[in-house]
Amino acid sequence: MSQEAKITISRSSYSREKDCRGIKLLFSPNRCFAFDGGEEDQRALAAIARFIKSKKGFALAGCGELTKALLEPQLGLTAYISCVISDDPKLIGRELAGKPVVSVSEIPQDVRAVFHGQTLTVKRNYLARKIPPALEQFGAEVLTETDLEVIPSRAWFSDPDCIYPLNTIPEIEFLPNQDLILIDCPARNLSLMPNGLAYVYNALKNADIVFQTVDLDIITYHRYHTYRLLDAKEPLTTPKGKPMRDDPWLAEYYDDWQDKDVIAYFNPELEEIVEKLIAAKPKILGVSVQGCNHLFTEEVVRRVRLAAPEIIVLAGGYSCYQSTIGLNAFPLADYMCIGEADTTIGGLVEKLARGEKPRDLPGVMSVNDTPGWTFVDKEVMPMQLDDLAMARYDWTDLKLYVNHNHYQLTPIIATRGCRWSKCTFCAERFYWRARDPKLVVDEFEYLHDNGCDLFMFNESDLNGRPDLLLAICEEIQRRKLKIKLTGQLRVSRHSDRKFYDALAAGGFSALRFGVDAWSANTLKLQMKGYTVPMIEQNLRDCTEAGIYTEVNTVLGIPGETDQDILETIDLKAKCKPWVGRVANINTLMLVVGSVYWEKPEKFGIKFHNATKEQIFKRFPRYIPDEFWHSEEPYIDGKVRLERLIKVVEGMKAAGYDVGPFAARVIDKIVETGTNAADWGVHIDVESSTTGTQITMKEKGKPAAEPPIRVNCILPQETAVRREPLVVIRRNQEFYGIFDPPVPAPAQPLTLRSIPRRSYRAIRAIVSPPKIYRSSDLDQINFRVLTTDKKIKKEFPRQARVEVVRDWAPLTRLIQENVHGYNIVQVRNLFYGIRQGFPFDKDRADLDRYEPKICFKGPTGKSVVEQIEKSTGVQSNQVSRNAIQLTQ
Ligand code: B12
Ligand code: SF4
Repeated sequence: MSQEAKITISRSSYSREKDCRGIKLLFSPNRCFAFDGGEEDQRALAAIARFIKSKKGFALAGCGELTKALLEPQLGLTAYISCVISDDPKLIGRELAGKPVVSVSEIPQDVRAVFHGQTLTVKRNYLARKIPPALEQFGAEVLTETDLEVIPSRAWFSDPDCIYPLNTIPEIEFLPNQDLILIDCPARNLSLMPNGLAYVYNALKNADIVFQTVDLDIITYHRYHTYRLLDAKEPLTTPKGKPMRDDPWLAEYYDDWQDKDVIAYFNPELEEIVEKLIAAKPKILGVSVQGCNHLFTEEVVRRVRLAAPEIIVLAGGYSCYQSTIGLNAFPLADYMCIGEADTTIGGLVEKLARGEKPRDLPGVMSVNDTPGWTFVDKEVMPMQLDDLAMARYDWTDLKLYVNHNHYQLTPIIATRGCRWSKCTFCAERFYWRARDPKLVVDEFEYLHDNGCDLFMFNESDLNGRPDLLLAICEEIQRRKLKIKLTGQLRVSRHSDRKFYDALAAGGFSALRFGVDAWSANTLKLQMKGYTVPMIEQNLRDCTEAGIYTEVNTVLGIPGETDQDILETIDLKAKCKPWVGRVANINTLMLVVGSVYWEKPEKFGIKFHNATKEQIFKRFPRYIPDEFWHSEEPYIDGKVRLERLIKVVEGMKAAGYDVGPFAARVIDKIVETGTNAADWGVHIDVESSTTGTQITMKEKGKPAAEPPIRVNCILPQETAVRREPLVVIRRNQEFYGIFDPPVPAPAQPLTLRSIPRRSYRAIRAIVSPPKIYRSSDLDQINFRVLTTDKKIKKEFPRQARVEVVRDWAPLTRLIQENVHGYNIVQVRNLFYGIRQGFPFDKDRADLDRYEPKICFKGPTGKSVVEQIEKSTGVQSNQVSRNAIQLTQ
């Protein structure tokens, strides 16, 4: 959300108050310059040049476009700049416009200050933090202090209220001489900490190898958003011109990461990663592969492989959970740890680092395995989770894990697997294990000490053992930890009001129920293990305990009837008072690991135009809708979709609030009033488990964007660009006022129609062009009417602000070339400005011109007299070229 304030402009002397919208503005050095040789650039560049000339001992920093522009001869800065500082090894030692490009360690001693010619925030910060603190650092933002009037309106943008600039974003750096470099490529989910990677890191710490861990996801996340929010001149697009999402890391957009064009957007990062990995040349490259980062990771590994085929590629992660898929999950891998790698990775990398070629290891698959060898993993699954050190992420700075919009959610694991493990559609049926509640709370405490207070349990079966969950809550209270918790749990007969009260006391603020089945018959079919009354009771007790509830639904399972759909709609309507929102609503997807996948025949599942073996070979993870259906009753993809729409319509009628995924479906129904067949819409259900989402596609392409929440406003989208804007400055902050407060009067305002001073105040607000600054218009009062505490704090209820005024429309050229001066008039004042110098009324009024450049007087004559006195030239010597322009 941009910081929009409702601002009342008033003149205290007339007690007239008018409302108008105001918005906090920021200045963007990158957006300030078009580098098109245009007038606006020239004015801004000339102002920077004046600033640099006013100080001594400047070097330019960074080889950006601004550096090049500042070194153009016409600005006359060559004598004032000693060198260009760079952190790019490819440029160091070269020359830029005759100036040597030096590294930070080679900065000449006479340099006292640097001016950043790199306007891209992240790159500038990378260099800025390397420059010795003794040197003063400046950038184009000096214009906001020295020459406000030369700043083009494109440089202003509404404050997106984001965390940027973030000066701690790590650089992409890989160390040489490593046995293993472990990376996690984009995208994970939001700015979540890489929990699984942290466990891998812990395992590697105990191994006898030299290794480095780099979370490339979080670096890319912050680079993307910094550029988008602070620097981008245009909306971001892929190389093929497709708009990039505001936040591709949102779960709604998981699909985007399967699109090569989206990955190509990140080509600069890809190139940097690959180049640096090749230079570092580790013996082993470890990649954590999950659903969303598959393509990005594949691109990195493919390119590294081309240049350095000797690097051993070791894969693991979400995508590598199934031994039946094995190396096919990531075919570029030489080795793969299947599933949890806590006990397998250490020994494996030690052997690889020693140059061995291990084979046939439990829990590991490799290109070196003996043909016909049977994979085993039972003995390597970590059974005692307490033996594993907690995830501390101590290779990195935990403060990096925060969303661009200040939101922070931290993952934690108290259990792994699912204790129930019976639901027929589910692929999360892993062996269940739990940690000692005290150790879990130790981890909360550690993370809380590091600034985290909202946590998500990263697990399938939070209440697998209710007593353990209650023990966690008690321990949190005993230690007086002020944290908020969320997680996903099962409806259970053990979960009564007392249970939810205890959870609320422990800090739970939201819980997601994998209700999944909403009729007696489907509850049995899905093997959920609870009843309809239990669903009602759990949702009611949870809500009444003060915990926000979310629910999931899975539709279209084998054996489901039309009657089940009606009962589903009824039950949902009945439970509406106790449902916060619908998080996921999915049609069944046939996924690897589910009971339906393992025993399709048992559930009347038939495959289309091929045998089961052929289909499974072709689709090792999930079987698309068009290749299967279930019988008695007949249910195929179309039926599933129709049922989904019916349920969604029913929920809509019951007044349900839906999460972003389900919202897409509902919006479409409301919009078209038709069923899915008529839309030509294909709904992709990524996975059929409780943690999955729907994405909607139209003829194979993503459906027209639903109205999703916009976290920030790009300048192109704001009124800042479209509407007249007045920029006001208060202390060091800038505010823009648009939406003129005075409706256009039937008769144009005249000095006679309203009091003169009010007229001026109103003019200051409604006049179209850009910037106003303090002048004879003196000051206005404004009062902030807002409930936003933050804005209120920034603006005391009554605050005096400087009004910045644009004089251009009021400036008249009276006579040109009077002894080398132009005579101009602004209102009732006259000025003589030396030719070749831009005229700036405020500067003249504040006496900021150098001597003999500008004269001021009450009449034209008085100004000419001053000029003659200063130059020693008399009136009769007035240039013959002088042209009388006005009377
Ligand atoms: C919590 C969770 C999420 C969370 C949080 C994920 C996160 N970033 O932390 C959210 C909701 C975001 C999520 C999203 C998705 N998830 Co999910 N999720 C889970 C869940 C419930 C727990 C995962 C977990 O934390 N496990 C514990 C940790 C310790 O394990 P881990 O992270 O996998 O790490 C271990 C190994 O992978 C391995 N490892 C990790 N990195 C590396 C690197 C190397 C080199 C090596 C050798 C090993 C290795 O060692 C680690 C330590 O043991 C599991 C189900 C389950 N019960 O396991 C599903 C699960 C992992 N998710 C799954 C899926 C499909 C998804 C989505 C694709 C769903 C979707 N369609 O939207 C997305 C993709 C997310 C992404 N960005 O890629 C599947 C994966 C199936 C598969 N085999 O491909 C699972 C198994 C559930 C399922 N079967 O449907 N998920
Ligand atoms: S749906 Fe939930 S409760 Fe059921 S088996 Fe899967 S993880 Fe366990």
